[in-house]
Amino acid sequence: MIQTACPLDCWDACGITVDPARPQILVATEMHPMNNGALCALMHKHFHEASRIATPRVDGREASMEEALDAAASALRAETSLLWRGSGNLGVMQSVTDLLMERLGGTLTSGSLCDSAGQAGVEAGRGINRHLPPEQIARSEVVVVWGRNLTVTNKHLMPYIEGKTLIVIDPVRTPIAKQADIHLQIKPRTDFYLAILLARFSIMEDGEDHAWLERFGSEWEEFYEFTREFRIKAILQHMGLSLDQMGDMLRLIQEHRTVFLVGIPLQHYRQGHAVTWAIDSLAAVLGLFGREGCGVSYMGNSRQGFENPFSVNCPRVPTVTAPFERFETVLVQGGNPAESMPDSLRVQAVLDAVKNLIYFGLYENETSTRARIVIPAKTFLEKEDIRLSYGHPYVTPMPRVTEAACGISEYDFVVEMIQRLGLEPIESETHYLQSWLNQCKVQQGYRVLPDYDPKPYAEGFGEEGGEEFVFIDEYEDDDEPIGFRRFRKPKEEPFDGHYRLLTPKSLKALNTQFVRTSEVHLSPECGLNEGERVRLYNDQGELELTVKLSEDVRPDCALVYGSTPGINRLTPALLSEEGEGACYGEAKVQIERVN
Ligand SMILES: Nc1nc2c(c(=O)[nH]1)N[C@H]1C(S)=C(S)[C@@H](COP(=O)(O)OP(=O)(O)OC[C@H]3O[C@@H](n4cnc5c(=O)[nH]c(N)nc54)[C@H](O)[C@@H]3O)O[C@H]1N2
Ligand SMILES: Nc1nc2c(c(=O)[nH]1)N[C@H]1C(S)=C(S)[C@@H](COP(=O)(O)OP(=O)(O)OC[C@H]3O[C@@H](n4cnc5c(=O)[nH]c(N)nc54)[C@H](O)[C@@H]3O)O[C@H]1N2
Ligand code: SF4
Ligand SMILES: [Mo]
Repeated sequence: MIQTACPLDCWDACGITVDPARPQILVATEMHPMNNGALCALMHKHFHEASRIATPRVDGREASMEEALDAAASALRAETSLLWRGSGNLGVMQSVTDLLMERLGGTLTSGSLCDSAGQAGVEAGRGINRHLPPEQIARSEVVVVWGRNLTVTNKHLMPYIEGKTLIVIDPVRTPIAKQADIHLQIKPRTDFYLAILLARFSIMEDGEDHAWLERFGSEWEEFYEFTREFRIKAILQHMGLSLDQMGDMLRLIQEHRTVFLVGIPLQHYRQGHAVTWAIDSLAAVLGLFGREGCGVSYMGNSRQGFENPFSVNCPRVPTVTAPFERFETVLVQGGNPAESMPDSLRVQAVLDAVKNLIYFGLYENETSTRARIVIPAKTFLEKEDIRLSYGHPYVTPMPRVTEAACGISEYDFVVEMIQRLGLEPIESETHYLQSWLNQCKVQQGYRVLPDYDPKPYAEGFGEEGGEEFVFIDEYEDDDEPIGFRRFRKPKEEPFDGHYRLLTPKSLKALNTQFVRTSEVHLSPECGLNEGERVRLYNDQGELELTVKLSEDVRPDCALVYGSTPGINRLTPALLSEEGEGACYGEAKVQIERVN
């Protein structure tokens, strides 16, 4: 039996046990800390059923691997080349291709489609983003699930929150919201205000943690002044929440050991960093950092504390708005930018115009079909790797289990390119694997991050600890309704037929991989009928979908899974003000019947 880990882009990073004689049967590893008995259907079923690219292609014709690698090497001789890497596989060895780009004098990307705006907010307050270990979540009494869809995206955390008082903050009545003691069905894009008002009310009621604030957050009175800039009544009305709901939530989180589990879409906005920063500031007022059974869990930095052997100095362009048109050669690895980037009509047009588009991946998708050169990858069972995680601090080696019928590993791809281009060789694969593993700590028989801390921030903030928490002190939102701040007159904001577009994850798809449906979920109040064909449109583009009516969706929202083909025709190519993050949540759409 061989122990490995699931490579898919998922909070859980489950341990997997495989018998090399029967590699099609994958079982959850019993000894893995995140194991709760079963892998999910994404790994169990869809990974196996997905049809892989079996043959390399060059200029539309099937080619041998040698021919395809020759073609890729000659394309990489271009004056300008860009590597755009997605998150199809979260093994550390994906980043070995950075060494190739450094040797070529190529360009990499910065920021992310996923979490980087919120990450900037976390760093603004805490200095450094440390994981909240699941053991601390297990010791809490109150769990606030703040814009994370646990039963879909983070199933293996469910047993850790069993039996606890549950508060869910989500514009959708998700399955976990239905189980909650309190569900705040908040208007999207208003989490900043919710955090600020909760902090303000907490201090008004003397609910702040004085002892903690004296030691770790001495600027809290300035923060209180900042929260007082915001008007209570107008904002509550705008969020769609009542004073009573706020009071009920506040009593629970002030009086119990509380964790916040913060998800991704609440920071997919231009001011995304301010949202996580405000949530952290609320947690600081309550003294939730560094305390047993308390804390804030946002997407962690999976490489926290490691010295990265693949770290390079290359020029970078933003991942979210990558200007592909500036490069003669674009290498896409482990991703599907033609579909997953915002403003996908622009992206597809510029990708079509790139002279040499190289696609290095497992499956056919909207990017592979545009590529001049297609190089099949190996699956995680066919190569050596190591799995870190953004959801927990455990590190799992991923040894090779089977031989590949087709494809090439990322490490071998780099070696082949370096040989063909006469560049400076890199170290052996074992050298890199060991340099990651050697840095890990061991905790109860399991590898964890090098600077793993069972109770993060107990000794303060910053790289070394010992520093104070920094409270948020500004928020400049161009779209803030008039009347939210003091001394300005409130304005009513009636629904004007522009639906806020929500694009959460679906159970059967992993981003643009596996099963992709084409539906829009709308409140029955929308006046349309189940099964009707409608067109969603805005300045950006349009998309035809089938109506599904659902009481769980707010009447001012349109929910379309992020895996839906064409969804990003409707989302704007904006960069968040901090962190170079994507702003999918800024999209609004109008809806009309298709005749
Ligand atoms: N509208 C909207 N769009 C979104 C989001 C949203 O919330 N709303 N979310 C964003 C988020 S959070 C993310 S993370 C991105 C994800 O966007 P991408 O990173 O583009 O992810 P996928 O579309 O799943 O593409 C992954 C591809 O990786 C390839 N692959 C899998 N395993 C391997 C491997 O071992 N090696 C190599 N070389 N290739 C492999 C597969 O061929 C697969 O097609 O999408 C973003 N897009
Ligand atoms: N099955 C499955 N699992 C996945 C993925 C997948 O594609 N499929 N993708 C993986 C990836 S790449 C990521 S990044 C993670 C993401 O993990 P999550 O953050 O859990 O992902 P989402 O489903 O995008 O969104 C969570 C919830 O946020 C709500 N939401 C939307 N807008 C707002 C808002 O403005 N405020 C608040 N409070 N809530 C809002 C949505 O209604 C949704 O219920 O999941 C990972 N896991
Ligand atoms: S829950 Fe996530 S990590 Fe676990 S098997 Fe499914 S996709 Fe992989
Ligand atoms: Mo993501």
